[in-house]
Amino acid sequence: MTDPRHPSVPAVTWRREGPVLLVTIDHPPVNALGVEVRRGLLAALDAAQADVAVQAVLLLGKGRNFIAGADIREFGQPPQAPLLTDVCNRIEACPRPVIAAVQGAAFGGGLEVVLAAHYRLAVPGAKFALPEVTLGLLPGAGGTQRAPRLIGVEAALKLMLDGKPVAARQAADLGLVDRLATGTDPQAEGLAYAHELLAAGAAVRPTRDRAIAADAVPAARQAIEAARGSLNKKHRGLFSPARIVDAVEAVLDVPFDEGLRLERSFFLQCLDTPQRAALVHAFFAEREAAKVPEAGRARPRSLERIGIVGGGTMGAGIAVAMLDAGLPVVMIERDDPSLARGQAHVAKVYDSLVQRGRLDAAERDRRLTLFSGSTDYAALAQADLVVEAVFEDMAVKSAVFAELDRVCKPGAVLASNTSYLDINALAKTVARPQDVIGLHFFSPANIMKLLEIVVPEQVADDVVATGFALAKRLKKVAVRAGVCDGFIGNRILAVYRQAADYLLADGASPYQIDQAVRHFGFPMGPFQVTDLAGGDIGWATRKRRAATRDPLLRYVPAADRLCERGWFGQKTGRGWYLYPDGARVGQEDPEVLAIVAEVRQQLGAVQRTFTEDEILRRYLAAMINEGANVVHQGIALRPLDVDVAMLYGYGFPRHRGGPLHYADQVGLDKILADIHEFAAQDPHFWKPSPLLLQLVAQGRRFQDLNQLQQD
Ligand code: 3H9
Repeated sequence: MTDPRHPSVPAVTWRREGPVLLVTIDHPPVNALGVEVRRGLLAALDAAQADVAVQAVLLLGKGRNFIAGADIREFGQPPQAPLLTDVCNRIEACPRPVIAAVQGAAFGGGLEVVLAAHYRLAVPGAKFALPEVTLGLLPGAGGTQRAPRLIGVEAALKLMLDGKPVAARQAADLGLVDRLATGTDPQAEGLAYAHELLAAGAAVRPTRDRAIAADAVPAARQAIEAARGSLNKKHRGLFSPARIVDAVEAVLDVPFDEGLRLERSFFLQCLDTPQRAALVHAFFAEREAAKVPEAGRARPRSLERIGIVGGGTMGAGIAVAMLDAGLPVVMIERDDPSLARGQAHVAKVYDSLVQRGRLDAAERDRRLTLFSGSTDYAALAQADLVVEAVFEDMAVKSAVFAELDRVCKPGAVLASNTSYLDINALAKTVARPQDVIGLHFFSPANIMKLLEIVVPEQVADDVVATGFALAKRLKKVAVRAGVCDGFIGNRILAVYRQAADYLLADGASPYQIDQAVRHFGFPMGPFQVTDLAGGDIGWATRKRRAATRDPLLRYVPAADRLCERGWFGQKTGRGWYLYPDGARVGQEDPEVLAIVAEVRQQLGAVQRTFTEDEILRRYLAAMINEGANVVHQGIALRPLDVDVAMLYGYGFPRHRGGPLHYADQVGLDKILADIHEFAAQDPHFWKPSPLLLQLVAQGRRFQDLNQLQQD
C-alpha cells in the first residue's frame, strides 16, 4: 500500500521473523490512519492468515509515534473503504494473537487499534489518548465499546471526555496495557514479548468478549449518570460529549455489535456538526499559523541563553515561561530594589505552583538554578535573545534598546514585548535593525498560549524563524503579525470592545452583554474581562489616544466614570461588578447601572432594548469586520491567523473555530447585511471591510484565502 505523499514507499509493510509477522505502519509524519494505511493493515492481516508459519502478529509504528489517530484530513470527505472500525474488527478477529507495541502517541484511532489487539505493550514515553472530543467527535472505531470493557466505565468515560493523554505507567495501572517494557525499541521489546506469549501458549483475547462484571454494573451506571450530570458544566454547548456518554451506556445495555452500530451512528452525527468542522479547523489553523514565509526561507538562530529586561508582571511571567522550557534566564533591572522585586515575582509564581501541587519543590529549585539577575547590562553579553518588557513608552524602550545595541553580541535577537508601539521606529533606533523583532506575550505570560510574533520591515528572515522556534520550545501558539497599533489581537479587541460600549450606550446593560457573550461560548464577557485585567489599563490607553481619537466616532465615557471613582475591577473590590471580600465572581451593581444611565442621558443616545441575538450579531460583526481589515492590510497573513489569535489570546470559543471561520459558517453575505443594517444608524463606526465586500461580491469565503504559497 503506497503513501500518496511518498508514492514509492508503502504505508504498511510486513515481514515474517520466525513465527512472528512484523507489521509496520510507516506513514509520515505521524502514521495517521488514512485509507492507504487501513488498506495496508487489511492486506497484512490477510498475509498473516495466509501464511501457516505465522503464529503471532506484531503491530509497530515507525518513527516517533505509534499512530496519531484517524487521518483528520479525511473528515468531511466521503468515507473510503475499509472503515477503521472494520479494520479494528479484523484485527480482533485474527485467529493468531495480535500484539501492539507502542512508542510515542497511540491516540484516537491509534488507541482503538491497540484496544482491538489481543496484547498490549508500551515502551517508556508511550502515551495513550482518546482525544476525539477535542475535534467534536467520539471514538468511532470501537473505542466507546472496547475501552469500557477493558478498563471499566468510569475510567473510559474520563479518557474520552477529558481527551487528555495518559503516560505508559498510568496506562498500565488502568489496564490499558499489559506490559511496560524497560527498553525503548518497540520492535525488540515487542518481539521478545511475542516469543514469551507464544512459549506460554497464549491464546487470542478479543476485547469484545469481556463483559462488565455484574457487581460492577451499579457503579458503572452511577458513573454514567455523574458524567451526564456534569456535561452542562464541563462541556457546555458541546454536542459530542453527550453522545460519548450515550455510546458508553450502550456497553451496559446492548450486545457488542449493536453497540458498534450505535457508536457509528453517533460518530456520523458528530461528523456532521459545525462544531466538528470548527474544531478541526482550529487543529490545523494552529499548525498552519507556524508556516510563515520567513521560516520557509531561513533556519532559526541558536537559542541557549535568554535575557529579559524588566521584572514587572510581564517580565517575570516571560522569565517563568523560558525557565519552564529549560532556558537559562538573566533578568536585568535598573536598581537593586527593582531587581529584588522582579526576582520575588518569579519566585512567587513558582511558589504558588508548588502550593497548588502543580510542581514539586525540587523541580522548582532546579528551574530556579537557571535564573539569575543583574543591574548591569553587561550580563547580557552572551544572551542569544533578549526580551525587553519595560514600561510602554517609546523613550524608555529606546533607551533600553540603545543599551542592548551596546552590550549584546553580534547576531543576538533583540525582542520587544510592546503591545502597541511602532516596532519599525524602535528598530531604527539601533545599528542592527535586522535583529529587532516583536514578541508580544499575553498575561500571565507563563500560562497564556498565544505569542504574536511582530515582524518589522527590516527584520532578517532567520530572526523571524527564531521567534517561531522559540514559541515551539515554549509550547506556545505563534501567530505572525505585521506592525500596526495593537497588531492582530488588540487591534480587533479595540473594535469589538467599542461595539460593546455602543450597545451599552444604546440600552443594553453590561450584565446582559456579558451574559450574551458567555452564552456564545466565551469564558467571560468584555466587562468581566476589564474587571479582571484592571480598568486602569484601558483608562491609560484611552487617555493616551484621546488627542487622536476620531471625532466622528461616538465616545462612551462610562468606563472612565468608574475609573475616576477608583473602581478598577477585582483588585479594588469593585468595577463593573462588585467583589465583596475578595470574591472572584462579581455581583451586579445597581450603582454602576445608575452611572451608565447618567452617561446615556448625557450622550442623548436613543434608548432601545436588545435581544441576546442582537447583541451577539453586533459584537461579532465588529470582530469579524476588523479581522477582515487586518487580513486586507496584510497585518495577518491569512484569515486563519486571525482565528488562531482570537482562539488562543482572547477566549473565542474553540468549537466555533475563530471569528473568520465562524463568519464563513454563518455566511459572509449575512455578516455584510448586518453591517449595512447597523451602518444605517452609525455609518462612522460600521464601515464594511473592503475584503468582506470583495469576498461577498466574488461568492468566496475566508477559507479560500487560507492557502499560503511558501516562497
Ligand atoms: C480519530 O482518531 C477518530 C477515530 O476515533 C475514528 C475514526 C473512524 N491526521 O502535531 P504535530 C499532522 S480522530 C492528519 O505538529 P507533534 C499535523 O497536521 C484523531 N494529520 O506533531 C502536522 O502536519 P504538517 C484523533 C495529522 O510531534 C504533522 O502531522 N487523534 C494528524 O507536535 C505533525 O503534527 C488526534 O487528535 C492526524 N490525526 O505531535 C491526534 N495528527 O506537518 C492529533 C497530526 O503538515 N495529533 N497530523 O503541519 C496530535 O496530537 C499530535 O500530532 C501528535 C504529534 C501528539 C501525535
